[in-house]
Amino acid sequence: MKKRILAGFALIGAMALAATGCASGAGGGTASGGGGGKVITVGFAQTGSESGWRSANTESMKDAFSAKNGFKLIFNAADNKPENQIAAVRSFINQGVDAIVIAPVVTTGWDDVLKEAKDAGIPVVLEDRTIDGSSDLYKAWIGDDFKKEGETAGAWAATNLGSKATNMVVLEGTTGSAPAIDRATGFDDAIKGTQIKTLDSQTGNFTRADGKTVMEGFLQKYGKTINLLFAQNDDMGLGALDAIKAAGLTPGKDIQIITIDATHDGLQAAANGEFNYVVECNPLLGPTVADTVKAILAGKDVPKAQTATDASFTPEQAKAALPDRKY
Ligand code: GZL
Repeated sequence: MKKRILAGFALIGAMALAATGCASGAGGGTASGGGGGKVITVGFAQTGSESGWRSANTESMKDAFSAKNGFKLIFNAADNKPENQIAAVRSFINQGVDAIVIAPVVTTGWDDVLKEAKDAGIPVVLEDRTIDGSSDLYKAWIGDDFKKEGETAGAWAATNLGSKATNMVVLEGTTGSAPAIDRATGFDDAIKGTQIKTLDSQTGNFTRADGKTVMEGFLQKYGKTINLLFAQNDDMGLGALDAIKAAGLTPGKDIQIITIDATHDGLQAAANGEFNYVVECNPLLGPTVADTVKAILAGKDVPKAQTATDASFTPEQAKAALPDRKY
């Protein structure tokens, strides 16, 4: 697979504090006002509504691309079907929008439609996930460092479980999506040389329902030999909890669980002792995306890549963080 080009990461100083939404830059702050200028029409091709993280991201984007901020938003959720997303982008082009924002379901298949947008003189900004192929097909990407999230999750596993024989099962995100690919790479790099062995790894499509179903299959196949579950998002981990409890096992003890996202429900599961470690993936990207679109349309230079700063949580840290969480 062609290497995805992120052209380096341009970190904006105050990009931390994602979840409290009080910082400027990717992951916080509020989009600048409409400024009384021409209304900017933006087509936004969202993946769908597969998880709590996605709901928070959609809310952040709709708040940022609001009329009070000078936008007219044309929103499309693709039900996680890449073909629906491509069709939505073509529709935006045909409608002659001023700019297009995409959260790409998968990394492949984007060259043709992005060339059409470029030929139509419509700038494209990626938010959340990245794509394969040439970075001259989009103006900017705003999101999170998925590989680093995987490395952070894997480092916890290596430190806490790596020195003893540990059997792991993995619930992967959407097949072919940047977070599924990069989180796996980061996690696997971090556990190299440890005694953590992967028994099985299957996609749960980032959903609770599929996370539960796949975990039921793992339990039927491997039973009590499973020591660790790495779920690439909270929702699949939350679905897996039901399967683990139905099998008469105690999550967080009989099977330790690591997840990524740090949604409210994920942190609650950690605070309850059911998740052992949760890595954040900030969904509050709307303000930075909106400001970036405005800058591009004003003819200003923008960073090719802007990433949010992600924290991580043990059960104690999750308890402390919950009262102030914005998502
Ligand atoms: C990550 C995002 C992923 C989340 C899932 O930035 O693309 O998709 O981890 C969501 O919860 O469905």
